[in-house]
Amino acid sequence: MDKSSYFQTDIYAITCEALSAGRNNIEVVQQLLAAGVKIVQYREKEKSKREKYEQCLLLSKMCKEAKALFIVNDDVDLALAVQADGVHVGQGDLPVEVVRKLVGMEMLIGVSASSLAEAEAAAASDADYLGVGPVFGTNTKGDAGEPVGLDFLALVAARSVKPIVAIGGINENNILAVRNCGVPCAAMISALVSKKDIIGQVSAIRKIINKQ
Ligand code: TZP
Ligand code: MG
Repeated sequence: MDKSSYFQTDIYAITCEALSAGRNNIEVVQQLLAAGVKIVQYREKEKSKREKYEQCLLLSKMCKEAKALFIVNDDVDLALAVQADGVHVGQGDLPVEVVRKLVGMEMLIGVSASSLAEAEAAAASDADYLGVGPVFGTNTKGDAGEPVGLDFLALVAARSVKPIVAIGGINENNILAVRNCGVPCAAMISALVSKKDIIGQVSAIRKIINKQ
């Protein structure tokens, strides 16, 4: 399958156990997969590498069974160790060309971009998709920086030949505005994992999208 078609999907779910209303990442991803989410990123800033490895091993298997992509944030070694489908790196992580050498040609690489310069560099790199944001204000990532806004998102989307995933403060109230920028794929953390009824939340978001 053409790698870019993976990002035609509507929801890119990202884990964060601390925001998961007392549930662990495994329980949360079970719900996300049951809801039919097709991309799951493991992002966990508060656990040891061993603990992350144990969770990722199981999550990778669960995602494979559900035919969903499993992407690991930050840790290239962890992505390789659990045979993830992809790895997502930020501007402070290993450079994309180094990641590509480490993971080979198959694995998807995502890179975060929050300025035009970063988006252009990502476009010229070996990355398969760009995570663009924070689109809106968010409390989930302390160092996310100022929101880039919808106009910027639309500009990057119009210029980019690579798929874009929008991120940062996206929820049921603003996802249509994001999609109207020409970005069908929205990454969400708190709007999904903090909800008591994750399956209900995914279906509510999809109802909003499908009414458009
Ligand atoms: N990168 C930019 S904003 C962000 C990340 C990881 C946090 C997104 O979390 P939320 O809860 O969907 O705003
Ligand atoms: Mg990172």
